[in-house]
Amino acid sequence: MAAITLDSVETLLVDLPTIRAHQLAMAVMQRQTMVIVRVRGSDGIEGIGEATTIGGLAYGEESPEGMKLAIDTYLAPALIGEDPTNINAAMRRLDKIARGNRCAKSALETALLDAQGKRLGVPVSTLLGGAVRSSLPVLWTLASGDTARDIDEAQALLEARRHNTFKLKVGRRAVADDVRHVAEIKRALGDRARVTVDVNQAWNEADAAVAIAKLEDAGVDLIEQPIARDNRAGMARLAARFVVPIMADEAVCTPEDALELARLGAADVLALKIAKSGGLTGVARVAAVGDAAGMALYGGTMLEGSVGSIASAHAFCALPTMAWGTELFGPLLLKDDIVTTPPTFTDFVMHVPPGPGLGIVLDEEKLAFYRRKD
Ligand code: MUC
Ligand code: MG
Repeated sequence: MAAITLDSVETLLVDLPTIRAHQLAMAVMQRQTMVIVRVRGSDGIEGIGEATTIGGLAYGEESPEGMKLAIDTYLAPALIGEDPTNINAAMRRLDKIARGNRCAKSALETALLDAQGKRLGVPVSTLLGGAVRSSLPVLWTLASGDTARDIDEAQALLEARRHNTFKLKVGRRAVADDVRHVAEIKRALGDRARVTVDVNQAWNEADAAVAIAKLEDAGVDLIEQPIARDNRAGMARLAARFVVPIMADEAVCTPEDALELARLGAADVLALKIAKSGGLTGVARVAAVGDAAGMALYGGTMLEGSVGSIASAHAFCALPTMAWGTELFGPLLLKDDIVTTPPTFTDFVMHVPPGPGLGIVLDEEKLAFYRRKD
């Protein structure tokens, strides 16, 4: 049999509207932009992947437009003509020719894994060593910007048994207003729901100390990235000072980041994201460091659509520990989808498709409609 080579890599920018404005400390999202990648081998097998970030350049160093350019100009040419079945070799080649660019690399690794899963007739999680769970708890983020509306949203989702943990986005308003907002929501939901907050680096250490003390009293379960990602010493002081766990998000991308956070005692929990870690195998390496250091793990999202969320789900299903569940609700935040069978969410969990590869198929009509034309 002739050796298989990678014949083509196609990238598309896709813009999907959100169901409501999603307000984060650094951006208000009315839509999500994803880079959809399609790879095709000489055996005719195709794989798909997604690279996504939040708020253009507001969250990380890569923008969707920049990811497309990096893939088209640098990353894809390094893979074309090479063996698409050896994913470790492909990723090593990418790491040699391009520093960083982890969101873009994640989309390519996802697409190679999807194709290889289809080739072998097994799910991506099997390629990663095997799933140890087939469903994942998924929380919902309350981020309408309005306390009463957030409470109504949470009550309805609890009632529908879709989510029983809610993450509140804070950091846009004055600290006292944020604390009041969170405490009011926690009071309304009581013991029926867990409440976490994500500050997206917006507070300084002194504000964080005041706010976390009050949030702890209000019954909040987890504090995500309260201060600047580079202020690891400050995170260590907060982690030592409070009982409520401190989670690193923006502060942890690579295994080296995880190691340094562990060394400093700067986080109790790590938010894992395939996009931050350069793909599914990269996220497993970060998780291994977290595990070894006794840090708890959480399955994070870059608010990906169905392709990226399901790719993340395959990676998270294969991890030995996942103490804090996940936030893979991205497809539910979007008004429409570009896959024929979006993932299902019932009884507070996401069900991971069992089919080969990612287990999903692109909806060509929707893709043609939502793809950026210029
Ligand atoms: C983040 O920083 O965690 C994840 C959920 C959400 O609402 O925003 C993201 C980004
Ligand atoms: Mg976060």
